[in-house]
This record gives sequence, C-alpha cells and structure tokens, in this order.
Amino acid sequence: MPENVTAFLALGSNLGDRLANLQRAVDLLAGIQGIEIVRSSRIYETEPVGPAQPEYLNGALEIRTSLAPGQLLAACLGVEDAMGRVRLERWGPRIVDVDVLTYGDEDVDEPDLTIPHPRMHERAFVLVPLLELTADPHLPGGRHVADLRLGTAVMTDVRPFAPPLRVH
Ligand code: GSY
Repeated sequence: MPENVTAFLALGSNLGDRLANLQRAVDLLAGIQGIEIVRSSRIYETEPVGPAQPEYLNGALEIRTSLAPGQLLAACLGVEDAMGRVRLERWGPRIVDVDVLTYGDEDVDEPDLTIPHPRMHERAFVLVPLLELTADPHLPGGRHVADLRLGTAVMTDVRPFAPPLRVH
C-alpha cells in the first residue's frame, strides 16, 4: 500500500440541487477507507464549457490517500455511480463529476487514467478553485501556474457562490 499521498480532486454538478450534490460527494468520499478529506475550496458558479447546458457549480478538494492512482479513480467513479450519475453524452450535464487532478507529483499515463488531468490547465472552472488550495499544482507537461499567464479574465465565467464544503 503506498504511503499517504496528497492529491487534488475537482468536483462539478449542474443538475438538481447542485450544492447538495457536491456536499454528498464529499461525504461519500470521506467514508471510503484510504481517503482523508483535508480541505475544500470555495464553490464557484461557472459558465458551462461544451454544449449548451445549465451552469455548473465547481470546487476542488485536497485529500490525503493511501490508495493507488487507479484505486482512487475507481473510488471517484464509485461515488458518481452511487449518486445515480448516468453517462449519456460525453460533455453533457451531470448530477456530479469527480475528477482526479493530481496525485502527488506523479505522472500517470494509463489507458483510462491520465494524471495530471490533461485539460486542467485550460479550464478556469478547475484552476480557480484549485489555486485556493495550492499555489503551484502539478500541471500537465511540467507547466507551472506562472507559465499560464492567467489574467483577471480567468474570473470572467467563474463567480464565487458558496463557502467551502464541510469536510469533517
Ligand atoms: O469537465 C467536467 C464537466 N464539465 C464542466 C464543469 O464541471 N464546469 C463547467 N463550467 N463546464 C463544464 N463542462 C463540462 S463537460
């Protein structure tokens, strides 16, 4: 079993009671052996990226985990399934989305799992909450946040909506 590793997860929801969905995802994750939720970011309301669909609520979590990367992905998918997520359309609306963004400083390149998340550095709805939790996340391709040259425009489609989720 690996030593405990710090990982960051992204949360999103754009169907039903979105805030309650995100809190439920945290509660379910917290009940999984090998996952300790350390902190939640604040929650942001964000313009949908992709096809027309309702606005999302997005946030990020810092966790400590003894799970291997593939086990952590399985745990995240298990939470989505337990909450009744149905995968109809790849970029479509969803009750909940739980993505593994980073796993320590490791790079994972497996058929069903790429870490760091390959599009995380392009998405304000991921970066803005994540940067509340860590100033220098492990980004794809060895990038650093400074390389992204983020300006104030990063906040255009990302508005603070609610305080951090309860983690204990
Ligand atoms: O990639 C996760 C699902 N998703 C989102 C999201 O979480 N937030 C926003 N703003 N747009 C999105 N489009 C998709 S697909």
